[in-house]
Amino acid sequence: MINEQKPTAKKTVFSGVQPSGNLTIGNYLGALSNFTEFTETYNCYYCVVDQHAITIRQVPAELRQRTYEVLALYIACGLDPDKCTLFVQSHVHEHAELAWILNCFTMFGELSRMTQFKDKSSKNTGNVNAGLFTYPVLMAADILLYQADLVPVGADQNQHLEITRDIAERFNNLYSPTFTIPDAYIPKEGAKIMSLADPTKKMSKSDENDFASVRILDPRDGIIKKFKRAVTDSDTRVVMEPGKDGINNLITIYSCFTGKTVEEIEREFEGRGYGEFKLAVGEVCADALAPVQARFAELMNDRAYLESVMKTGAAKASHTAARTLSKVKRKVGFVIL
Ligand code: AQP
Repeated sequence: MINEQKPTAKKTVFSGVQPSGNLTIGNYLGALSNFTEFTETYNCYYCVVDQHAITIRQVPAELRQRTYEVLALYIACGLDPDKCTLFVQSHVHEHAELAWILNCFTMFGELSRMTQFKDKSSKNTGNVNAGLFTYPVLMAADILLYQADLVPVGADQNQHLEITRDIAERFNNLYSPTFTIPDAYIPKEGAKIMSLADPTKKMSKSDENDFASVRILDPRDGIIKKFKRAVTDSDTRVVMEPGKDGINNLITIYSCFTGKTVEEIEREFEGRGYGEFKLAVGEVCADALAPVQARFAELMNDRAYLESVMKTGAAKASHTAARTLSKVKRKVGFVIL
């Protein structure tokens, strides 16, 4: 797709994380830990998507606090605000504006097929709001505003990427090339970390069972305790096999944090049993997260710095977003003064 908007040949990356709970190692391994690798070679936009978070009822003070926290975690995980654009979604009004326009190019039927909507509406039966239903359209607006080529996400977001592509293609075909068609970047390892309490379910930051999710900010002893309690089967062999969901998940997590292959891990733990393995997974996870936690604590003591990053990021993001939105408004026939 021809992209008339890009001044340079540098491609663009966009991704976001919702401040809808304390971030888990699923968010870390599936998304955050992969963000830095793009910053040298791509124009990167990483957003704290607070507008998505209110599709589920949030306590206002907690949402505000977590918005700072997610931004601090971006930086603590290695993102340099001078090398990429870090910003908060609600600071750039073009997201909501483009989402409205794209709503008019998105079919009720296609939104009805979204598995995340089905999951979240069944968990929140008292609040199945229209925002939860049109969530993927706002996500499409997030991505398309920046003419993103690549969107690093966990596997659960793949369906939303597909609908983004469909909406963009529909718009481009109706008018003329306007949006870059983005590709998902889904990591080979860690794209779907499963719950420690029920390894057939994805690990989620909003899971109410505290033993289901390991949080990036959990203390070392808490992390180790959660892995010790992880649900596994009645076998004792540390091998990756169909049907051993719990142990398969732990092998994946161990592999992500150590860089070891499954074969190397199976050899390392041959004859040693689940207890020893669970402790080792907890230790490598806690070791890997310790520097992130230390940097996070420093950053959270400096709100003025975090706010300056937010302001600079919003100004940079708005500049690009405004250009795309203005083009879209002209194409659909709005009067531009
Ligand atoms: N379990 C997971 N394994 C790998 N990647 C994951 N992601 C989420 N869970 C896992 C990825 O993290 C990024 C940010 O997610 P999000 O904030 O957009 O919301 P989500 O996908 O709905 O994640 P959660 O943790 O399940 O949040 P809640 O509980 O609020 O719905 C995305 O790239 C996602 O793929």
